[in-house]
This record gives sequence, structure tokens and C-alpha cells, in this order.
Amino acid sequence: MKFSLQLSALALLNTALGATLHGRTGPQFDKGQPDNGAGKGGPLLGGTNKQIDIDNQDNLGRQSTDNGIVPNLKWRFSDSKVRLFYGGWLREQVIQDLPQSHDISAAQQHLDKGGIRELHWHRVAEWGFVYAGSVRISVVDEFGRYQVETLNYGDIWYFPKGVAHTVQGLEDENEFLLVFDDADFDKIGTTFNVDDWVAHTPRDVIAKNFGLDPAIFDKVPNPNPNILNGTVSTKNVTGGPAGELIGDASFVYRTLQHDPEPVPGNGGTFYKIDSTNFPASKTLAATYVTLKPGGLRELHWHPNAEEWLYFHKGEARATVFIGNAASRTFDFSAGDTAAFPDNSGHYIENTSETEDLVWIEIYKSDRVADISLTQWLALTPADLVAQTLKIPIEVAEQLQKEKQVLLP
Ligand SMILES: *[C@@H]1O[C@H](CO)[C@@H](O)[C@H](O)[C@H]1NC(C)=O
Ligand SMILES: *[C@@H]1O[C@H](CO)[C@@H](O)[C@H](O)[C@H]1NC(C)=O
Ligand SMILES: CC(=O)N[C@H]1CO[C@H](CO)[C@@H](O)[C@@H]1O
Repeated sequence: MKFSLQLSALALLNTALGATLHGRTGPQFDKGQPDNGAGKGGPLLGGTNKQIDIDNQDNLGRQSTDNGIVPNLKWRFSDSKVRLFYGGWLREQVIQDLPQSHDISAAQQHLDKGGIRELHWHRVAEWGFVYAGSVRISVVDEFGRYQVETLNYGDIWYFPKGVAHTVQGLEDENEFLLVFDDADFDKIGTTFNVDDWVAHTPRDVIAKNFGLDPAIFDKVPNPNPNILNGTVSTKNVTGGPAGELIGDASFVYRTLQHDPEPVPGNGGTFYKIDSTNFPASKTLAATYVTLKPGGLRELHWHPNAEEWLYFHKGEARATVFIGNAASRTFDFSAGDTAAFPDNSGHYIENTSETEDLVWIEIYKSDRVADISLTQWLALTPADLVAQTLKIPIEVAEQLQKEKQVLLP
């Protein structure tokens, strides 16, 4: 108690000193000024975007532990160009937007009722997470197996590279996150739309292929629309010789119908969706996390992959440590995406007083894997830990041996 009183007296003294130095009182970060109120920094006099400065105070130097050069690791979907279609819209984050995302590109896509993401396939695998409304997916694989299913909030699809598919919106408004296991998604040779192909094949060959009159294909759209408006499908698929994609072959995983992972730290809920519980998902592994206000995703790193993130709700901060005394803190809010370098140390903290933080993590891997700082130290001889970090040995001996995952 006495000790902490002394500390706060010291803090007051520092603040007073800062005030004398600049004629202001205390740190100015919350006013959008890069000024620590203790002699470092000064006001921003050039052109700036005040709101972005206030929303990203860590960019102004608020964390005194930040150091070195860490590239920007964040991209806001709000900075993406929305493409409008009859039937919906699309906005992407590709490597040209966030060059530090080497493994993953992503998009938010909206389909109106009856809106169709037209029949297509990709050179890369596709992963989807429905967060509004309801959609129907339809897929065909190399064996002629098919799957037609309705997905709602929290439901995920994984379409392996090359699998033929389409998605339709069922409710008045429907929206989902799309993730691809390749960062350069807009590169030519990545997406193949059915009408694009048909429109660019000699008409007599198309006619011969289907055994039909060429005039039947007179109205095939060119250029292809990507998303088109339509009416909600009422037809089912029947009679495929290889049957349906069911059981382990299914391309659908209903996250919220499963139990979350055990979280001894008790700070929220943590769902893991990877090939261990969703066998089809061989190249993309995911988590869907809810963290309570003030909660902390404990310090950890991922031994197997770069981490890509999408913040769905709430406010967060995270510090990413990339070695060589370099670390940088970022402020995140809903609609932000991020990429944390392969094996970099980090945490994620909910900085809201009231709102849950909800985010999705994606790894280009068959599984989610992490190493917890606390567990590492707890399972290393305590005297080595104590000597290295210059902490009391009793503290080293009492570290939690279980991963805490999410701390309240
Ligand atoms: C699609 O939108 C166009 C343009 O508004 C409209 O003419 C057409 O009737 C719509 N089609 C359907 C199926 O809603
Ligand atoms: C299609 O399948 C669904 C679900 O199995 C069923 O409820 C519906 O009646 C079927 N529709 C038609 C037109 O057969
Ligand atoms: C409610 C609560 O504890 N909110 C905390 C969220 O995180 C920020 C940043 O660490 C804290 O300042 C808040 O007190």
C-alpha cells in the first residue's frame, strides 16, 4: 500500500514536471497529440485526420514500450473500394492493401434476398463465415459429389481449391466474411466465373459440348456480373451418381452447434475450427473468439503460421513483438483486418468498458497452434526463469502450468 502510494506520488511529480516543460498537463494522446506530457513529443501542426489520430493513439506514441520499426500490420475494410452490383456488394483486402499479409486475402460480401454470387471456382481455397442473414451454398467436387445447404450466423464453409460453387442470399439482407489462402487474390488466373468462360468459348464448341442449339446461349452475360440479382431458389439437387458431401466430406461447419474450447482463464469464449474438427478445412485454420470487457488474450505466439485477423465487434489493442527490440502497438475496432508476422509474440486486449470484443483469426495451416508465454515459463526450471527475468523464484514457481487463453 505504502509502496503504491509512493509510486503515485512519483507519477504526480513526473506529470508536474511534464506540465512545466510544455505548459500542458499530462499526456495529450487522447486529444490526438503526440505528446507524452513528460517532455517527449509535441503538438501536431501539419495536416492530419484528427478522428483517426484519436482512434489510434498508439500510433501517436502512447506506449512507451514500443520501439524500432514495425511495418503497418492493419487494414480497415473502410479503406477498401466497395464494388456495387444489382444483388449486393463486395469489398476486399488483398496484398496490395496490406502487404504484410503474405498468406491470406479476404472480403466482406453482401447479398440481397435472391442475390447470387454466380457459379465459379478459384485456384485457391475459400473459407466463409456468415455473420448476418442466411445464405444457401451449392458445391460440386471432383468426384461429382454435391452439397446444397443453408447457413446462418456462425456457420462456416470451406471450399478446397478448384471446387465449383455458388452462394445465394435468402433473407432480406445477408452478409459474410470471405477468406482465401492466397494473398494476391485479384491476380489473373485466380477466379473463374461460369458465364465468363462460356462467353469466351467459340459458340459452336459450346453448342457441341452441351449437344444444344447455339442460340440457347445468346444471352450469356459478357462481361460477367460477379454478383447478380435473382429470385430465391426453390429447386433441390437430386440423383448425383456419387451422392452428397456428408460426414467428414462436408464443406460446412456449424460453429455454434459445437462446444467452445476450455478456457481456464475464464475471460470469454474460444472456438477452434480446423482440420481436427472440420476435416475438409485442410489449408485454413480458424478461431472465433469473444473476449469480455477488459479481458486479455494472453501473451503467446503461433509456431506454425502467420496470423490474419478480422475484428467483427468492439475495440481492442494488440502489441506485436517481432524480435530485435522491435514492437508496435495497434488500436483496432470493428471492420479492421490485421496480419501478425509468422511467430511474432503478441496479445489482444479488449479496451472497451462495456462491449464484448469479437474477432476471427485465420492461419494458412491445417490446425490452430500457439505457445503460451506463461505456460512456457511455468514448465521451465523456476531458477532459470528467475535468473533470466530477475524475478523472485517464488513468482516463477507459481506461474500457471495450464494455458489461460483468455484472462478476465
Ligand atoms: C435485377 O435488377 C434489374 C435492374 O434494377 C431489374 O431490371 C431486374 O428486374 C432485376 N431482376 C430481378 C430478378 O430482380
Ligand atoms: C428440398 O429439400 C428441403 C430440405 O431437405 C425440403 O424441405 C424441401 O421440401 C425440398 N424442396 C423440394 C422442392 O423438393
Ligand atoms: C472494463 C475494463 O476493464 N476495461 C478496460 C479495457 O481495457 C482498457 C485498456 O487496457 C482498460 O483501460 C479498461 O479499463
